[in-house]
Amino acid sequence: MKKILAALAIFAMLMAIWQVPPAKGEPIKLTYANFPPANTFPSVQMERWKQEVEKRTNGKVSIQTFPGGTLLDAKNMMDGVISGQANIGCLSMAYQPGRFIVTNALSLPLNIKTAVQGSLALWDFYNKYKPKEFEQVKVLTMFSTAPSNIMSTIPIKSLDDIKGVPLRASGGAGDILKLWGANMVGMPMSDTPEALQKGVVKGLFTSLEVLMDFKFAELCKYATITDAGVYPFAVVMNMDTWNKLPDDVKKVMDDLGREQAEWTGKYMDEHVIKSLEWSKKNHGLQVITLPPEELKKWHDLLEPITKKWIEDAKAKGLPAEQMLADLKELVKKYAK
Ligand code: 3IO
Repeated sequence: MKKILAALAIFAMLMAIWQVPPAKGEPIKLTYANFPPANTFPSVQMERWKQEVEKRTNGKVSIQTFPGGTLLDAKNMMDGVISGQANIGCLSMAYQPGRFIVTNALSLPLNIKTAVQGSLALWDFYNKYKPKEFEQVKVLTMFSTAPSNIMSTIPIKSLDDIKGVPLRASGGAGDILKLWGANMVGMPMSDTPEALQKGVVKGLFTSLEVLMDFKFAELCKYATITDAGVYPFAVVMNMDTWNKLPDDVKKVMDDLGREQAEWTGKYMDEHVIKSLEWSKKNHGLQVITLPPEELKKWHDLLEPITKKWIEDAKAKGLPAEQMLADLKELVKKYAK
């Protein structure tokens, strides 16, 4: 029995890696892995992309989506796509900050105000530099969250209030929390509901649509508006999968890259507004805005982050200052 099971498992893996060319008239079948639940924005944009590709290729391509970490989980996304466990995967770059050093520059304190702005700046920045970190895959699109804010079970109104409070974040957003004196607890979003439920953390730092989509407003009755730091995402395809696609399908996907970035940004920006309304109405969320002089103190503390990024990027032989100047220019270009 065990041997049969092992043989079946190996067979299934081989089938996944070794793409069988479809018979005439059969659609090309692709798998698309995602880590968070189906109702959250990374999975919503995945369904939209699937629908558009299926429509625009007239059914030549059929995409099977796997939200909620059912095919690959948050931290295995990039390697899982490279090794062919999934044809396509959606990843949050914050979960492997050292791996995506160039594009994670988007998570520096750049004063990005909206997800549309962040997403388009990221897409152009990626295409300008085509960094090594994505060389092994085909990048289908990129996008970012809206700016991060603190959602917490206790009110946070000052730097004294945040001191030592266990708050969940990841990557660049985590670096920001640390400089504000929080006890930063790093983990992917997919592990956060349990950590909040168990009281391991007293809140989190990310875009505000999660108050509604994960029902965090049930526990987090307070949102402190900091509007600092976004989370950059990438959707990547296995390189062999890409190379085997017919040219007309490749064109459909290439043409969708920027459009998908903007679509996702818009969806996110609108969803943040809905989430705040929902959380106030259904859970009495209190939104805390800091006085301008207090907020300035918070933002001034973030200076070392950019310096550190420049050092790290230089150490890798990257033209760090030029990259950052270009990124800032793009962020300005896409400011409303
Ligand atoms: C995110 C990740 C998964 C589902 C919803 C989300 N909203 C914001 C993020 C950003 C992120 O990757 C994170 O870990 O906060």
